[in-house]
Amino acid sequence: MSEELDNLEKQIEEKISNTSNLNDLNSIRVEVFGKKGLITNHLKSLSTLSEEERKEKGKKINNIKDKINVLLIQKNKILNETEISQKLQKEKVDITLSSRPFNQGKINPITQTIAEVTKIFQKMGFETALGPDIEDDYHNFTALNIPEEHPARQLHDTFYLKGDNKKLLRTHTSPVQIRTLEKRKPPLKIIAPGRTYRADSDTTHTPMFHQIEGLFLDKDVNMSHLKGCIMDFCREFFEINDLPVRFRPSFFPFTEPSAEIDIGCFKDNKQIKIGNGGSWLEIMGCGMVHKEVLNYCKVDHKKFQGFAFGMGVERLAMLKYGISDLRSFFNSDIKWLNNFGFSIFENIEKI
Ligand code: 2NM
Repeated sequence: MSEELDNLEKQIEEKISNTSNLNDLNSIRVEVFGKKGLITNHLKSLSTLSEEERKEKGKKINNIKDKINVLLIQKNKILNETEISQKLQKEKVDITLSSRPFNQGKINPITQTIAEVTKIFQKMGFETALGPDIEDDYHNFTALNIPEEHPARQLHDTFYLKGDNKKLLRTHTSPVQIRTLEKRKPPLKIIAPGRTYRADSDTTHTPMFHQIEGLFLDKDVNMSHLKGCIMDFCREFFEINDLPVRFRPSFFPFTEPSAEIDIGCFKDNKQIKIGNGGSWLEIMGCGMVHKEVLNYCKVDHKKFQGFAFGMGVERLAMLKYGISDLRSFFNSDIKWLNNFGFSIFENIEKI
């Protein structure tokens, strides 16, 4: 009897010692102490014995029970610790490795182009000015000498907001120049980049697009300053030192005289390339600020004159980066963005 219990004890101890995972250890615990467990059965059999035998065997079994319990607790602790250290080993991070930046995001070519243009004008002394997308009739039209009957004012071109106060989405960034002149006196040298809106939507027009306009007001500013400034800009932006730049007479209500600016181009494999090639491509408008505009802004046109210019950002980006479809700027197609998008600070030190 006693020998049988000694053997059982040895057998269980051996099992515990040979286990290498927590699941198996738990199975052993059930096998020993469960409802029909090895030790449980022996405890149950005590009731069939005489009092003498029961006392002796009971003591022995309880003794074994305590020993095995201690072994189970110890082994459980050991296995828990190895499991944690194995997990730590597996998930170890080598913090001494060089960094691998997460570079999924790309800068849209519109943002890139605005940053490039801004940088060039910044070097010429222009400050960036910003204004609201929602404008009023006065700042978007009246102060810019755009008369009531001008087609741009009519419903089909301008997005008007609900309500009777004639609020609208700005159709150009020129109201920024007007608002800046209400706050500051000339001399002034600013560019205004931003979103503009026109009720026009087809393959070459999107209802929202971007413009960059510039304004330089000072004493004795004339058309030659305008020509030099724009010529320098075009050559630096397109990175072509001998790029032909031409000024062609035109009309805008807010400038007099007005001109459109063409740059040299040529066809290469059915694609338009910028450079010295005999053909011309219109890229922006400009002129000397109209004296009526200066009057609205309470600037004495006998003391201060200036030039202004405006360009479309999408068009500049398409020409410089060979993007053929205007709508692709606004589709948020990740494949397109990976192809035409820019990494942070590409070509520019600071946005
Ligand atoms: C253009 C063409 C010519 C222009 C004028 C002004 C302001 F507010 F100073 F009068 N800002 N921008 C201007 C002049 C814009 O875009 C084609």
